[in-house]
Amino acid sequence: MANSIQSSNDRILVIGLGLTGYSVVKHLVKSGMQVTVADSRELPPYLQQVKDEFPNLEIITGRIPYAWFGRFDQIVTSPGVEIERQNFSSGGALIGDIELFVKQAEAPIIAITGSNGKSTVTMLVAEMMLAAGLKVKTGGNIGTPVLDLLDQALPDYYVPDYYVLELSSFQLETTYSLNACSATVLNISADHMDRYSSLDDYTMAKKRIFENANKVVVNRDDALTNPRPYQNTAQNTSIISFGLDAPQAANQFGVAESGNSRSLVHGETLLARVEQITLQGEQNIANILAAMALVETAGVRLSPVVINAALNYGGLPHRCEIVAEVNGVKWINDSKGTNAGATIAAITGFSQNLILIAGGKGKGADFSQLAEVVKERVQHTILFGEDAGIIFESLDQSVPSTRVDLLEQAVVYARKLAQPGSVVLFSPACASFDMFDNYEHRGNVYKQLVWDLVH
Ligand code: UMA
Ligand code: ADP
Repeated sequence: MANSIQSSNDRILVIGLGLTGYSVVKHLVKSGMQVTVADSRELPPYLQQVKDEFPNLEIITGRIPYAWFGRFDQIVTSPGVEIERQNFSSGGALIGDIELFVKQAEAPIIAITGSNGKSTVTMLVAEMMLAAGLKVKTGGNIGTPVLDLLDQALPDYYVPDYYVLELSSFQLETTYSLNACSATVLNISADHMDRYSSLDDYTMAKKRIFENANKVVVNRDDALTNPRPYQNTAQNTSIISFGLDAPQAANQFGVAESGNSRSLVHGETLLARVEQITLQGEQNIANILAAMALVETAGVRLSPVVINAALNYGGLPHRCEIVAEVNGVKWINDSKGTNAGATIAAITGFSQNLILIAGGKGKGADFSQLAEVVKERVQHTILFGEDAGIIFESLDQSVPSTRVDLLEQAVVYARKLAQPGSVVLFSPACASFDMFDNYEHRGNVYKQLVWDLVH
């Protein structure tokens, strides 16, 4: 089995009938391919839609028939599906939607991965590119399956100057030919430990983004983001760094301090003052520097209008989003804080009088680092969801913690505890799938609960 589709006679098995599987089916059927779809769920999300649109398609739900794999010339799998390599009798490669996409991409790709900050940096890069007068298309893990970027209907259709792609470790596992014009791993902290055997295993999946990349952007504050000793960057790949310290070379992005003032700089060139940044928190200074480095390495000049686009960017919902400020209490929605690293960054950003609401599906994580930060900075922790007990056990008993069953109870309890000057931070450090459809659903439920309670 090859890692590309060879001819229209190839028989293709698409695994997964979620957002990705549906986009793959549409794309392949439109290209005249013979497609079968399998999903281990009895009622996958796009089942009815696919049945309606493609009545002749073979669809298998329930147990995935690994024994049949040999019947197919190519298997295209979805990112949420973990396939044991031993299920491949032929020993061939699996591909994902990103691999299909790159074979047909019409413009250079700026590729972004990392444990946290991916969506924010993806949006920052896109905003800066648009401000430069360029046409961009944005997709991947951020929510728009990449093949939908190719198949957008007229009259919305345009050939982009760049694609800006957010890629997860799951998507990178089945991508072989990315060849990005500029690629970054923003940072590494443990996530998805229910799927990877070690942090090293997870990091190596992320580093696949560097495969034949033309330029690479690394985080000076996180050695795990460096492609070395991973060798497969393109020949003569340049490595440009960003970090929260002062640059040591002309091509580095960083922060220079002078008296009480902090500035974003490229080498010795002043780009902006930190206080001009709309996004809050140190993590977002790093995100803006990373975005600037990606834009610059893609060959776009950091003109004042391009820099302003980054400074004025207000952020996506569910990332440290202010929901309400009533009676001196600030309510924050950070539902996208789906791992300990993200919640640590959020806590550090709102360092005073914090009441933390956390919990959900812990994905096998170790919460000991989170516990240290909670001990230093949080007044009270309220835990809910499937793995509330695991987090509770990890926390230092000197910080008061309360366990509740439902998010609603957590919000009510937080209001009881809150005093003028308190910040109630909802940053779960966990995935949402134990109780909600996804992090957006969870964040919207939280926001509604807060509005109902405080207004
Ligand atoms: N599933 C099964 N059986 C199957 C197929 C899927 O049980 O046969 C389950 C998976 O285990 C998973 C869920 O269904 O729990 C969804 O999996 P999927 O591969 O069908 O997901 P899609 O709907 O295609 O959405 C995927 C990404 N989801 C995942 O990687 C889990 C979306 O990222 C992404 O926006 C979308 O493709 C478009 O590219 C979401 C995500 O949670 C936001 N990503 C993880 C993260 O950010 O941490 C990696
Ligand atoms: P991702 O797409 O990687 O999940 P987002 O940009 O959606 O990242 O941000 C998710 C959460 O991660 C935010 O709510 C914030 O708490 C945290 N975060 C954002 N940027 C960083 C960063 N550079 N380092 C650590 N945590 C971050």
